[in-house]
Amino acid sequence: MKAPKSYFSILCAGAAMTCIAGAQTTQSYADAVGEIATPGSGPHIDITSVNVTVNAAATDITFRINLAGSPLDSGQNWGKYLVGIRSGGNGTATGNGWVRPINFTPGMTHWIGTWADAGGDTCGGQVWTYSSGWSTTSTPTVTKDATGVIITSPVTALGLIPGETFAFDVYTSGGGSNDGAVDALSSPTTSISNWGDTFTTAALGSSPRPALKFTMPGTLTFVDWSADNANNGTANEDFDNDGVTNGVEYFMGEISSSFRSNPPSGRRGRHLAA
Ligand SMILES: [Ca+2]
Ligand SMILES: [Ca+2]
Ligand SMILES: [Ca+2]
Repeated sequence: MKAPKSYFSILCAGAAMTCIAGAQTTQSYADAVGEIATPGSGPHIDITSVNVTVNAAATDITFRINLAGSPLDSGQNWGKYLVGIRSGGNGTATGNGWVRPINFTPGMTHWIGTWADAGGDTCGGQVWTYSSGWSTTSTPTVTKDATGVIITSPVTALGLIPGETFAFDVYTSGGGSNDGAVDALSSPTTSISNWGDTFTTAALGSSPRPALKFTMPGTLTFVDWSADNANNGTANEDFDNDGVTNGVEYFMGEISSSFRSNPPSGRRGRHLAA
């Protein structure tokens, strides 16, 4: 099937108009409570839920990690709060920016490592980016209150673009360099039993412990879609030779698959290779 040029132009015009709307976007993800099992851990590293929010201007993304115990309390001020993300590129399925025993099967491209440590109010963090190796690339804003830790980063520091669906997981840990994922948002059951045990987040839709996903507000442009799915091919080309042009696949939200006659009406997702 080949789309007439005029048809594709009309589709793109419609998609562009949806970019104009702007409103804060929030999604909440629940976790179990009381499932952590490492000796000496506390409720301040037991995730109860995570709220992911993109502000109305779509410039910043916030991960609010809600906890079973206050990270302000004496003796509960040493937690590490970590986010693994796959945005765009290939990433790595093994390891992370802090070399903790945590693997991310979808392929981790960005790692946010933060601490909410001593002194009651001392917080900080790092954004790491993977490109054949890990390097620190940005500094997130990190604060804490009686119910959780709040991490905010520019979306650009995480490579996130309008309309992109990305995979992620949130972990808590301790101060030891080999401490693992004491709690993981992806796991409603005990994630690790010993501090140094390895934890692995599975692919989206896989099991057990599949990665979570979030879709950025806005519309994925054809250029970005083509970069991820069609080797930067034009709308009239057919990258995967399935008889459906790149332009029609983009509009239908196709990921290198056969034509779907009943496409979703919502946003189309950036390719998330398993
Ligand atoms: Ca939990
Ligand atoms: Ca959990
Ligand atoms: Ca095709």
